[in-house]
Amino acid sequence: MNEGEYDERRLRDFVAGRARGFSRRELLLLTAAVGVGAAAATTGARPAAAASPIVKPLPPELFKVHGTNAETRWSALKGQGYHVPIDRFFVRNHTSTPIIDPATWNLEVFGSGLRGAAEHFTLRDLKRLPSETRDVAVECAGNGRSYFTSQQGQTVSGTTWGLGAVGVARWRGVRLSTVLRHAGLSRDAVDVQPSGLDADFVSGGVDLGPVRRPFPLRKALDDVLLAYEMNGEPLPADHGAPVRALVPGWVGIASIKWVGRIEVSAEPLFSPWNTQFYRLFGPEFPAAGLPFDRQVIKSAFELDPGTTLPSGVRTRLTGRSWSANGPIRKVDVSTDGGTTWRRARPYGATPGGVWQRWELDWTPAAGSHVLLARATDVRGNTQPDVTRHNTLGYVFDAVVRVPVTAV
Ligand SMILES: Nc1nc2c(c(=O)[nH]1)N[C@H]1C(S)=C(S)[C@@H](COP(=O)(O)O)O[C@H]1N2
Ligand SMILES: [Mo]
Repeated sequence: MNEGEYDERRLRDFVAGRARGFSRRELLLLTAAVGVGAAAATTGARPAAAASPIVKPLPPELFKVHGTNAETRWSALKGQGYHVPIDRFFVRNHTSTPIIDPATWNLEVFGSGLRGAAEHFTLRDLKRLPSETRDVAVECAGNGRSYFTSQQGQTVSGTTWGLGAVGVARWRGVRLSTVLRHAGLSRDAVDVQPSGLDADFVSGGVDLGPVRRPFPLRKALDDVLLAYEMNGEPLPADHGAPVRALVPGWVGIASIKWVGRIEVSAEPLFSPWNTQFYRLFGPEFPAAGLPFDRQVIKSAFELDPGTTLPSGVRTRLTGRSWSANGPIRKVDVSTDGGTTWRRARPYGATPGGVWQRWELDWTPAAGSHVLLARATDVRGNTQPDVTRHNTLGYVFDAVVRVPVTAV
């Protein structure tokens, strides 16, 4: 499928005002309303929110907390297996983790892209459908954002993630295609949009409604999963219980948590999460912003920047590299700020081919050092030295410079 073409077509729809759900006109009105402090509308009954934005414990050795979000410390992945355990998987919440009763939860599938009326599914209904288990990465589009500033000297807005807004887990659920077929897809359906049961997102005093983001029907029928299990356990509250979407290869925002409704539309769908946010803005991009969906290629060492290592002793550097465009072919590592490079040794199976673990032995001399890792995937995509600046700080893929000290 050609996602670039889809994005281009939707950008034209959007600029021409051919939009359902969230139009350019609405966006302009919204932007105008921010100044006068428009009152936030409230919609429907919502499940209770937990007292803290995140339910699970966030010990400082595993997480760095950023407001309602928690980033995995890369040092916490050292010695772990292929999958990121639930106790250290990053959390990105626009508001707060809602507590939803799985016994009364139900999913509504509705819209002009169905042959008939809306269909409802309980959790039990979903579990009776054929299940599928798959390894999928969830990665925030803003993962690595802080490096635009610290490494490229650029101003960006949004959560100042290091590289820990990514995780790979084993998910089990039902294919979205199975659910859509049960709901009665019409031949006119073009776009699909799940929305969350967490609180409406309010930005600049304006209620933008539930967190939601559309994708094309073709993607929905290809590999999107509605998951109710994570690493063999019932989906935890913070990761979308009872059911979340997983949209492989796409930016994390597409993988809507706490799914309550799925709209299937015969017309193009838009939401603030693909018009106002999750577009590339800046001097190098079109005025309406450049839409994008897919993640990029990155590498991370399994240590915290600034860490101290024993000098004169052989240490095993370990890390992981991943690309949304294919398995990793090679990873080159430098321990001297980029002057010389050595090929890292890949290890471990890569079920699903989502990320590759690697290692390299190194005996540091006393003093300060800068580590770098550059991955290349099987399609020849490689990490550049510099990522093109965009004001919202998305899809940072440049090689990251990691300072360490040996004493
Ligand atoms: N309903 C809902 N879904 C959501 C979000 C949210 O705030 N609400 N955050 C999105 C974003 S931006 C990301 S990166 C991923 C994070 O998934 P995780 O918290 O399970 O790691 O969930 C996505 N799905
Ligand atoms: Mo995200």
